[in-house]
Amino acid sequence: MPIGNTIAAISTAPGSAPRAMVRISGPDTPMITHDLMGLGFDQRGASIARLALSDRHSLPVLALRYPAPYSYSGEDTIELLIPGGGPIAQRVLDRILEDERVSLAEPGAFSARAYMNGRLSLSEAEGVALRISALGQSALRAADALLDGRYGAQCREWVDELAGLLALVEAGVDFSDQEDVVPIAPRDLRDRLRVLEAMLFDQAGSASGGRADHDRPIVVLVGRPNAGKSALFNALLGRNRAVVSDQTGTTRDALREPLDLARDVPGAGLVELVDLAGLDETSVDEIDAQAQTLARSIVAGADTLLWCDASGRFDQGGFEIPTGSQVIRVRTKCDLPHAPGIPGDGSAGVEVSAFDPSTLGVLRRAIADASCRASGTGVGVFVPRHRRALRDAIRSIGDAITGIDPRAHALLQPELTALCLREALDALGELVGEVSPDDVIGRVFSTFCVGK
Ligand SMILES: Nc1nc2c(ncn2[C@@H]2O[C@H](COP(=O)(O)OP(=O)(O)OP(=O)(O)O)[C@@H](O)[C@H]2O)c(=O)[nH]1
Ligand SMILES: [Mg+2]
Repeated sequence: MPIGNTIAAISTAPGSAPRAMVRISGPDTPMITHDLMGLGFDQRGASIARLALSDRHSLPVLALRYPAPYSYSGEDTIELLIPGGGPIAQRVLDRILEDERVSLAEPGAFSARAYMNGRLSLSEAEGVALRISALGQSALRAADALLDGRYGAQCREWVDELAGLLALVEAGVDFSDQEDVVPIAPRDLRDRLRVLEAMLFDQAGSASGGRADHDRPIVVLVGRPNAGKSALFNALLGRNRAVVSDQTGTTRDALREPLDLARDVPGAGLVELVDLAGLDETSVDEIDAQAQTLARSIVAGADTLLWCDASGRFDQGGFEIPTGSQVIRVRTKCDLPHAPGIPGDGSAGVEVSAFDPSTLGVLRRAIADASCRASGTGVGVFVPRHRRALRDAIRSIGDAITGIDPRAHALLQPELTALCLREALDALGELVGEVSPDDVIGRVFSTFCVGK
């Protein structure tokens, strides 16, 4: 996306309207303003002027001048308010583009310049894109959080913490030949990474709150191996989609299927139901470890978690339930006798049996309620780039944690840990817009409309 030349575009929506706006931005704006309307450009202000469309026709316009850097793009900018809607604005734009110093602005070009000139951070620019396309209140709130920079400040704190930890790990690599120099103890490193991971989990959870309205809420079956997740997945879908067996660790890949809740809850729509590997910290082999990493990253991005536990104890030891998601406790296998000491009155969660479809209605209604709440309360951010970056960071931090033995005196593979942390830092860095490669920037702004 070239910058430095002068660009112009219609900035209002197409169609009929009492007024339309054409915007010109770039270094030649003062000269063009002078040539077209005989106006000076020495100070900020509004003037009524006449713009010559041809030798015989001219049009009254309200010209708003914004000398650099006091404009949206940070460049010399003029906004022309024109009486009439799209067709007349197009004639004005055609007239302006006859000047070879001016080219037609690409989508998002004004906001891209605002970013390049330090007027907007990347996150704030995405807030603009989001606001333009915001379909609902939750999406608007998410856009506001981006625009006022709250989210950027939070991301910067995470980046600082991670950069600090990386520096300590790298210092350990440098001193690896001196046994008594341990810049950070493995246990401390693991604990601080876990805190960071939990915060990112939370963010990824709330990030789905502002999801575009056409995306389905993601409902994830989570729990220990053998909790009965896959059997419940099949029962909810009404067909045998997942393999069910009494061996632990049956499911490894994530299975996703649309689930229609309208039958039980009029007005409720489709959700995306996901079945995963059971969460277990003691992975025995490489495939297990991969399944765990995959499962954790999907749990992090879920809108609603169905926490499945056949015992009804819902003992969390060993795995994290992100606090940002809606959680429904589901006591599975309720056709089996209750374990002693567990209340049999339903207070230990929604009781279901995969073998008895009549038990599933309550759960379906609970899912519909939770999905509705999840999409109404999100204050996070949801542009796809953010979700991707958060998930990448969570995955890399998870990899780093897996490689740390908290009982060891020093890190066993400091280079590998540093590599994982650097990857996580790169992913988070994209969020604050500091280490963003050009193509990332191009992708962000190309989602804008022309004139923004
Ligand atoms: N009695 C009874 N058994 C069930 C029920 N649901 C599942 N089971 C049994 O419990 C065992 C484990 O079921 P799965 O659905 O494969 O469990 P899972 O949580 O998906 O297990 P992983 O994929 O290994 O994490 C199987 O033998 C099922 O037949 C249920 O509602 N009632
Ligand atoms: Mg399973």
